[in-house]
Amino acid sequence: MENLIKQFNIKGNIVSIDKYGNGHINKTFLVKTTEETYIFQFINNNVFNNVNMLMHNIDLVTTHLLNKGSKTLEIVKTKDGKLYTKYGNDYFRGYKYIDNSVCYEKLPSLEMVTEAAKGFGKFHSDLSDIDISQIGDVIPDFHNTVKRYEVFKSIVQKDPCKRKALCEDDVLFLMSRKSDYSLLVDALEKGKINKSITHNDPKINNVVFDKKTNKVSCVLDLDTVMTGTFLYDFGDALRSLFTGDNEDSMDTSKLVCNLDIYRAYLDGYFAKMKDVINAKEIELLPYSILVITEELALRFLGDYINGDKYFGVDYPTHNLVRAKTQIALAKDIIKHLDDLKQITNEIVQKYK
Ligand code: ADP
Ligand code: GN1
Ligand code: MG
Repeated sequence: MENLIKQFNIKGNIVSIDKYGNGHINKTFLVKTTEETYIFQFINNNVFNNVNMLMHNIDLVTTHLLNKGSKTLEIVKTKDGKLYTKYGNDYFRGYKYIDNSVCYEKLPSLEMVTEAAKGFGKFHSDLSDIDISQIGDVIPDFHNTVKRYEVFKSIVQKDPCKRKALCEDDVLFLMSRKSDYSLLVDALEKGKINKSITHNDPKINNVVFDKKTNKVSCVLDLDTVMTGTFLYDFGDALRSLFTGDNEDSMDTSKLVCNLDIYRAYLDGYFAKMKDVINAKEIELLPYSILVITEELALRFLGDYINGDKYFGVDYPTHNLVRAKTQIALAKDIIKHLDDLKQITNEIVQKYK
C-alpha cells in the first residue's frame, strides 16, 4: 500500500496507515504523514463498475463546491494528475482528511438531526446550479421506483425459489401501493419538480461534524452522486433516520414515523433550501419518505423472492425480515401523512 500511496501527490513522509471508519462499501484507511493526514480508499468495483465515471462525477461536484467556498471532500490526485490509480483489479484513490471531524452511526440529539439536515440542504442548494448534463448515471434508474416495481412484479411472477407463498401478504401490500410509485418519477418527467443532483446515500455516517462545535462540517461518500430529484435524498435520509439500527429487526413495533425527527430534519433542511425548493417539491416532501421506504421494501422483498442476489444475507429470511421492517415503517408513515403535511406547513410558514 505504501507504494500505491507514493504514486499520489502527498506532502511529507508516510508515518502510519490504519483501517478507518465503518463504511460497508469501500475499504478505507487513515494515512498520516510527517505533514498531513489523508484518507485512502479501495473503491468497491463490484458495486461500481464504472469507476472512471464515478471519479469524474466526484471531481465535478467537489470542484463546484470548492469554487463556492463550501467545505467538501478534496481529491488528492496522482503525481501524473489522475483522479485514481489502478492496481490489478483494484481501484485506489485519496482524499484530504477533514480535520477535527467526527462521524456518528446514530445521532445523539434532535439538534444534531437538524445539523445533519443543514449539511444535506447546503449540499443540494450549492449544487442546484451545476451543469447536470456532465454528471453520469453510475447506477442507472437507481431511484426509478416505477422500474423497480416492474422488476419486482417480474420476479414475483417467476418466483424462482418458490418463496412467494412465504410472503403473500407483503407482496399484496406492495402491489396495493402501486399508485405511490409514480409520484416522484412522473413529477420529474413532467417537469413539475426540478432535475437536480442527488447524493443517493444520505445516511448519517456520510456526514461529518466538527469535533469541537458539533456543527455539521460536510457531506462525504460521493460515490453514488447522480442526477434525479433531491426528494430522493430527503426521503431516504428520513427513512434511514426512522429506521435507525432496526433495519434487521424482527420486532417491527420499533419502526415508527417519528414526528420529532421529521420536524428537526425539515427545519435544518428548509433553512438551506428555502430559496431553491418549489411548491410541488414542498407538497411531495412527506410522500418522498413513503416512496423511498416502499421502494426499499420492493428491493428487499424482490431480492428475497429472487434468491438473495443483491443484498448480502446472514440467514435465509434476512431479506424478508428487512422487507417487513420497511413495510411496517411504510404503514406507519401512511398513518401519519396528515401530521407530516401539517409540520411541513408550519416549517414553511416559519421561513416565509
Ligand atoms: P463507504 O462507501 O464504505 O461507506 P465512506 O467514503 O463513507 O465509505 O468512508 C467511510 C468512513 O470513513 C466515513 O463514514 C467517515 O467516517 C470516514 N471518512 C471518509 N472520508 C473521510 C474524510 N475525507 N475525512 C474524514 N473522514 C472520512
Ligand atoms: C445499501 O450498503 P449501504 O448501506 O451503503 C444500498 C442503499 C440502501 C441501503 C439499505 C448501492 O447501502 O440503496 O438504502 O443499502 N446501496 C446500494 O440499508 O444499493
Ligand atoms: Mg459511507
